[in-house]
Amino acid sequence: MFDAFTKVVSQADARGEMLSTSQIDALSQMVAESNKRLDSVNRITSNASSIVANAARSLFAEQPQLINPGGNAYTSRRMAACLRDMEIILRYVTYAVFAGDPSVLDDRCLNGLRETYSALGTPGASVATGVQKMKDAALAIVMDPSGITSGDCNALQSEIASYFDRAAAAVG
Ligand code: PEB
Repeated sequence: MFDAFTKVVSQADARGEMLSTSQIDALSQMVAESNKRLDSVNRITSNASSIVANAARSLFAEQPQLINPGGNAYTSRRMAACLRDMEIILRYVTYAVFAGDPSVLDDRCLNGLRETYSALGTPGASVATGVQKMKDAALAIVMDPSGITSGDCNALQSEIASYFDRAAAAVG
């Protein structure tokens, strides 16, 4: 599991080289802008339950076969497993945003997840749709300009989007 710093260190070490000026500059920039990152994590984390619940509601409204008899989220047990899975994925996305690197998401959440869903008979494409809905909700909350100093959050927005996209692509 890497963060943005240990990733750069590992890459430099693999080549037996000193850290380059451009690598140091990039990390320096990341530190200078770290309040945005931490605010984003805080906003997603403190709204996690509603992000999950609203994404799930919207998914089931679009794909009612999931909650009808015989569906993959039919019965409270499966519904609970589904909401739990969405929350787990959202949690690992917040870890990746915090670390500035997707390896924690890859190694501890996404690795083997497609195979798990296929073995369970859970439709990965539907999980991917749920993840995209969480992305839209999370970014709306992160990018809400109210109550915060305004600044350029485009790079961070794309980075956060990329972690959700990565999770969706891993199962969809
Ligand atoms: C992954 N999900 C399920 C299981 C596992 C995971 C390992 C089997 C064991 C169990 O039921 O608890 N666990 C989960 C995860 C990590 C982990 C992401 C990462 C670290 O450890 N059903 C739907 C929707 C979708 C869904 C499409 C969006 O209709 C999910 C939610 N996952 C779902 C369901 C089950 C499940 C299990 C319904 C139960 C399947 C079953 O028992 O029939």
